[in-house]
Amino acid sequence: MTTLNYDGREETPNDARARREMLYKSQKRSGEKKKKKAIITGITGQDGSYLADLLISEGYQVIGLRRRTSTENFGRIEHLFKCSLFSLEEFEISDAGSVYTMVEKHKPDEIYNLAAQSHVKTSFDQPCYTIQVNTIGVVNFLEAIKRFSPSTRFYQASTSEMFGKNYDVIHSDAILADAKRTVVGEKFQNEDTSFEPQSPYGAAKLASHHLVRIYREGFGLHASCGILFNHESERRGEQFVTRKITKWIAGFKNWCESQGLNTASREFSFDKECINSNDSSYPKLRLGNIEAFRDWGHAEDYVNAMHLMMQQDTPDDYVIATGETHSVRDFLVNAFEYIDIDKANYENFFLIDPKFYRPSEVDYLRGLPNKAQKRLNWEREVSFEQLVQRMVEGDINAEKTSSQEAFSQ
Ligand code: NDP
Ligand code: GDR
Repeated sequence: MTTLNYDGREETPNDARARREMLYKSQKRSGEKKKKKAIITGITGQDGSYLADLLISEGYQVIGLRRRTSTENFGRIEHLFKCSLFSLEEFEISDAGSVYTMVEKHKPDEIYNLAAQSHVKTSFDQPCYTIQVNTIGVVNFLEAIKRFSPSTRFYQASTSEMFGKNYDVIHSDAILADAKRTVVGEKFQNEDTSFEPQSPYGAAKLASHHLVRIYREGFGLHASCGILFNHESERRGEQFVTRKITKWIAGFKNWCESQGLNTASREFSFDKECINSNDSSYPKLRLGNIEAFRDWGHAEDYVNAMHLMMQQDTPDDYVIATGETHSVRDFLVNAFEYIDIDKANYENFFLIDPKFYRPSEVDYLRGLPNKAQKRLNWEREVSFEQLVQRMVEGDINAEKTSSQEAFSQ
């Protein structure tokens, strides 16, 4: 038996089944083609690498943009090189032509702009460069999207550094009802807190924050800012204080083992700069202001929030934070405890070096992420204690692996 198909040709039931199967396969293929495409700038950094992992696991095609460097710095993304959904391209964010080319060429569904001169202290020494990258670079993207790809959604990496020395005080149960772990009288920052940046970095990011809002309101771009508080990880840059501490701990533990001692040994002697065993010495950890308070979370939780923001129908700005604050000293004490250096003893192992002080400091950060919890259904999963543990263990394991490799050569 034959029937007429849609274009008037005769076909048997088997022909019809084969035709439907072909159609289904081609729809599936075109469905796959329609999978989202995202550009991530700052791909070689901490957040860029975690975000790429997340988007690829969601089936995105990810184009990582990196700047040219004489020496490759692919440590955080090497594992992605074999993945067919990932590609890497070269650009320079402060060069408008370079940014325009990328946006016009790819017209992606989403752009996550994570590239930045991200070190606060460096921004005091290189303020113009910081503004070039952290502000002009953002305008380059906003203009490129406006001109070449107005339906592209844009994420901008704003920061708690924009609050600077400003905070609000919890004054009523209205906030308490929503926020966990809060008490009347405590200090916090949220989306309504006004900005008072304390560094060229904070000021440059604040200018970008406003520019994103202006392009959103003025030109209708789907552009959102995540006001992210400090987030760290095993992939954190080594010049940020948390990783500096955990790297030092791993190096110190390794040295102790080479001396046949454990880290809690009573056989050490201490001078101003060093920790000494019988025949060797190890330089103390050198830090700046350890009384500053930060709201520290894990970067993996925070890149989830970036992705959630881009999935909303309406673009908006969100504070992403844990709601808890700890001093650098707290972090230090917690980290030292993992190598059995206790509170009575830990001050022997580091020294304060004014070289690491900043011309002006941000003393207290604690974000309330109520809006993100409610609208994005976002929750952090990694606690402060787990963060410290993961970072210390990550560095100790890495140190072990690298010394085993050196030994086997
Ligand atoms: P990182 O310092 O780890 O990464 C920064 C990235 O930007 C690197 O890939 C770097 O490339 C790239 N970059 C720097 N300058 C340029 C340039 N001129 N052109 C192109 N790329 C450039 O930062 P994080 O991953 O920690 O942070 C990501 C973003 O989030 C940054 O914008 C940061 O300011 C912001 N932020 C971070 C927070 C945090 O606690 N981590 C909190 C709030 C905001 P290269 O590897 O070559 O140096
Ligand atoms: P921050 O992070 O400035 O908050 O910016 P960083 O880890 O550099 O400093 C945190 C606090 O520790 C104090 N500190 C030291 N800092 C460094 N780097 N090195 C030291 O030796 C040291 N000793 C004490 C600092 O003075 C500061 O108070 C980070 C970056 O990721 C930004 O890009 C991001 O926007 C903000 O977090 C939110």
